[in-house]
Amino acid sequence: MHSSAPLTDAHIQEANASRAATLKEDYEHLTLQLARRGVAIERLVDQAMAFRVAVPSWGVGAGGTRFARFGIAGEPRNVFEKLDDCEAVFKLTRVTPGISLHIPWDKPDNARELREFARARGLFFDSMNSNTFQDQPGKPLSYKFGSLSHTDSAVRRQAVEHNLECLVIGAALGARSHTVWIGDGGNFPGQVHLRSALSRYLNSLREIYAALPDGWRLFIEHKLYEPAFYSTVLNDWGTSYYCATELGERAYSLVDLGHHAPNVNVELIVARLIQFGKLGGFHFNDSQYGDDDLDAGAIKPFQLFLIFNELVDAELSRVPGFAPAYMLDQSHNVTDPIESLVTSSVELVRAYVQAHLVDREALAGFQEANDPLMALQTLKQAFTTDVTPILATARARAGGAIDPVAVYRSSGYRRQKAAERPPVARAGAGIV
Ligand code: LRH
Ligand code: MN
Repeated sequence: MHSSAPLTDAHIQEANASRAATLKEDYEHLTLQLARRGVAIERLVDQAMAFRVAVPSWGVGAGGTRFARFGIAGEPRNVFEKLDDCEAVFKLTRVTPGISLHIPWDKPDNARELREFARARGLFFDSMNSNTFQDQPGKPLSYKFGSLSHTDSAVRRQAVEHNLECLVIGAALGARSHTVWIGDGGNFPGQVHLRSALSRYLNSLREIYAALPDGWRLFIEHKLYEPAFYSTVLNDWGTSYYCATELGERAYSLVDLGHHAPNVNVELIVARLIQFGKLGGFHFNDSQYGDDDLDAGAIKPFQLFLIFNELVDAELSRVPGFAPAYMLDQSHNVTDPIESLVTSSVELVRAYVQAHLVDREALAGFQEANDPLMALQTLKQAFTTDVTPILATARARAGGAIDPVAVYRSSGYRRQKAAERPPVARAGAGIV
């Protein structure tokens, strides 16, 4: 018997039944509105149902900052309980069957057992993530001064070995990509030789790339700063693109929305990586200042829409090899992680559907005619269209919840988990 009993399909269907009439009304109203624009609403429902985004296993626990981490009742204590909570997100949204694991946080004793546990819940494993930004129990060498770019070849060796282990675990779990983010860099001018550090990093990546299982992709994740506060080895998309190109056709750049300087035009970076054939995927989240890892669409929903506008434009113009992997990467410091993952995935589907609402013929005309105002208005018309009835209809047709947060709260899931999972003493601070 699955331990996610409180959130049963019956409970979801019962809750949907009480909302069906209102949804039907709103849906019919939007149908008319869109029909006037020559848009077939059913096409958009199909696209919403087909959308997929992976959930980070580390996202179902309470996150924290360097100052403090405040736990939450019923916190998952191991990878199995994390999967139970990921199943809850999937049951409510029906767009998150993929789970992105982080090693060693989620290192399984028995990969076959874990794979079967996930399969029984309708889940599979998406991109693997290595961790050479924390010292690992049982590993002799420290990553204090770096990992894949460390000056000491023995430390680089240890870091490469860890990544190779992630590939082996991932292959046993059925994953098909590996994401490498390192915190390597310096806090002071002169601390790191900027060019040779990158060369050491790239040589380490070459060993990981050479060991990629057949059919796998390698995602290189750039980040401007933190934990290094003066220079970061893999600091921006240009450096990531260079490394991905140097490695080969199965290496790509991954864009974490929070990994850029304030005011950077992230959708422009996305358009570049699409055009260069090196856009591997995303870590979606939102931020006001730095790598805040807030809920996607919570702070800059228009930026999220503009990013999906580039993605949908590439999808519709059939850019060769365009197959970005969508993942959430957030830190839930003050909300129920399940509610944040549910609402964040809903906001991604919203941006995707709104991007499909853009009248691209009209937009192209205004661009050709150098009519900036009408070009912007064309995007704004899509962005300001309330597609909520489409999103709810898509979830309901897929067996999910019309109002996922209300259904989650009425299910008593968190209360049940709090009873099942006694609190575990954890470090006082840090991301997880
Ligand atoms: C680094 C990062 C990376 C993960 C970590 C949990 O900031 O975005 O993707 O490995 O967060
Ligand atoms: Mn990330």
